[in-house]
Amino acid sequence: MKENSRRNFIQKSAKAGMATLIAMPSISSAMAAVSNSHYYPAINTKLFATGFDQQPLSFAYAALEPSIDTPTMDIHFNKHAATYSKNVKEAAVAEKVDMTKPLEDVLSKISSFSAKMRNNAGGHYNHELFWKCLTPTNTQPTGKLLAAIEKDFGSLDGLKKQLSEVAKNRFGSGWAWLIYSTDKKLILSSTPNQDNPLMDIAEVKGFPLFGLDVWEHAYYLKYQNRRADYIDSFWKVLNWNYVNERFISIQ
Ligand code: MN3
Repeated sequence: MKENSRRNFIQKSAKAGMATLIAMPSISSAMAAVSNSHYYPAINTKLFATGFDQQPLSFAYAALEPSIDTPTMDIHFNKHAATYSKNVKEAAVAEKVDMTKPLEDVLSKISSFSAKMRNNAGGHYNHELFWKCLTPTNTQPTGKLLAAIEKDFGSLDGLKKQLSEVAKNRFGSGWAWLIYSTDKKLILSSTPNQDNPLMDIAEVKGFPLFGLDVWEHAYYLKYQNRRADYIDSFWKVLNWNYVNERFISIQ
């Protein structure tokens, strides 16, 4: 390369470098714009980020009797849910996921991971959320959440009726969800298996305010085939205080 061409080359490269540098902020803003319209970054990660380890239950296995029976709580928590946590950590090691970051990061791009990751990252997230959404104390939606429920479902009873239908009609194993959509509405959805509304593959995406587990393992010991009775009982132990906190956090 002659000196002139080299200088031109360096100048061109420098210009290209400058162009890259100049372009970077606009790329970043474009990404930020995408992120802002996306469901996940709106989450208050300090309050609601999910780790890979199973967190302890905040109540005793017997605390939700008679709505959810003791053996079901014990087996559901210590066998089913614990296994999802164990398996998601195995998958994270195999697929080089940084486990110091929230599990929500994985969920938002779950299509780029294995089936083992999809099933267990979903299973772990869904159960960690589920336990927090349960309480032996009688709670009710209040304030902005109640207002939003009344706006989007007519009444609290309207929401309960519609979500119960969604949960009853989930064929096979899966979940029913109350989610806050990207266009700021409360909507219902249902996912098969251990999928959830934070996943990029979900048909209906949004921030889950609560989820109802309708896998048979969640109710079969007490309710056998009577899923509808289990769903009716779920409303008695739903932790509306926690749902309210989640809702407020994304306003
Ligand atoms: Mn379950």
